[in-house]
Amino acid sequence: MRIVDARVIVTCPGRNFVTLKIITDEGVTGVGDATLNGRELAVEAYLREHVVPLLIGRDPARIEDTWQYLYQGAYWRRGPVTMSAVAAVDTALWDIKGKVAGLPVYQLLGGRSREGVTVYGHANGETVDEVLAEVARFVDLGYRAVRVQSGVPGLAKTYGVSADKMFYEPADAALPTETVWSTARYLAHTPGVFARVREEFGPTLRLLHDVHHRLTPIEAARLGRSLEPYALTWLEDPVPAEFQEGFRLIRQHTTTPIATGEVFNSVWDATTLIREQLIDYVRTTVVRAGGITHLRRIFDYAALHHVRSGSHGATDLSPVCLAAALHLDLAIPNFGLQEYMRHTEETDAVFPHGYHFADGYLHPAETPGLGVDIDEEAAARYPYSPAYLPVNRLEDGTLHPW
Ligand code: CS2
Ligand code: MG
Repeated sequence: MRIVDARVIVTCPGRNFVTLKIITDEGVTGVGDATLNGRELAVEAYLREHVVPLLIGRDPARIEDTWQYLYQGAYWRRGPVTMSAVAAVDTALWDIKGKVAGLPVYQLLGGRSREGVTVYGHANGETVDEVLAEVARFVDLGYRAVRVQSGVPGLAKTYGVSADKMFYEPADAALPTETVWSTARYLAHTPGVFARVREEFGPTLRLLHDVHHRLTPIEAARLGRSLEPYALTWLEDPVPAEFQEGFRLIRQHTTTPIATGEVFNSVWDATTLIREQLIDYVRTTVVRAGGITHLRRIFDYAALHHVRSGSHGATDLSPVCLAAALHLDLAIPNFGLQEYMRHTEETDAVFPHGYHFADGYLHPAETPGLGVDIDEEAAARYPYSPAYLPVNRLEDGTLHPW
């Protein structure tokens, strides 16, 4: 079997997605997600100009060799653009391999290690009462784990709090909007929110919170400690993670479990974090970390160090990425949790898929391959529309992580 064509499809059914579709001479096709929120066209061009020409004529069965060819062969390694492109190729090749074998991809990865993939949803509100109502809604829907984000008194807009509760979309404008941040207001307010949630929902519901890289290590240590009575499953992205050693300080001061990694592109972004057991969950996912092949490598390395997976699953990762993540989640021994932000009906229609939610779990499709596709005709009805993530400033105007 040979690869005869590969199409890069950009579509915006409510938000932008970049998808690679690989076509073989025997008519078997595979899909891979290449979406990089706010920088979509960079990956589209990288694939179209620099990757697709290298795929033509290759044997689609040689997944590892193709991965090494694109990673080592470029000479310029890593980075979000390169690794999203490599991920798309890798994912599509796993899809093809599954179809050729007549097996769902999780079977190729070693088979089922659990009955379903536990997911968490996003409860958020401007006020604590609104937060409580949203947590109740997710519990009613069957979720076993809920991420809790609250508005902060004195701040006009806070990360994770949105008007549309089911379909949160932060890339909200053709040029970046600006929000204002105060660490003091946030740290003063947040423990009280979790006190109320625990009071209302009892001790066993799994609760999570995303700091979105906004604190320093010592501030994160203080937050982690103040949240200890509320037994979070994880505190996410407490600090920007380029400086991995920074997490040592957090670890020395709190037993609140730490999760990070949604912006990581390779195992090399997390070696200190994992080797020194500075985190409990590594949150990178298929499209961000070079596909199933490399993500499996990260999770295996994590497994040796008591670190579990917690793959990113925001709406800016397409149903193709989610489907691929579910196969890996089902197979690995050290699965932790999978984020699940639902896609809109328009998006679901462009990406027909067989995974489904039941009882707090996601279940991948049992059909051969990944069990997801792109409807190219439907995709063509939604042209690319520029959209950026916001930027964030302190009250005095200093640029701060968003
Ligand atoms: C987030 C994301 O889901 C998460 O945990 O941190 O919403 C993130 O802000 C977006 O994926 C950015 O595109
Ligand atoms: Mg996050």
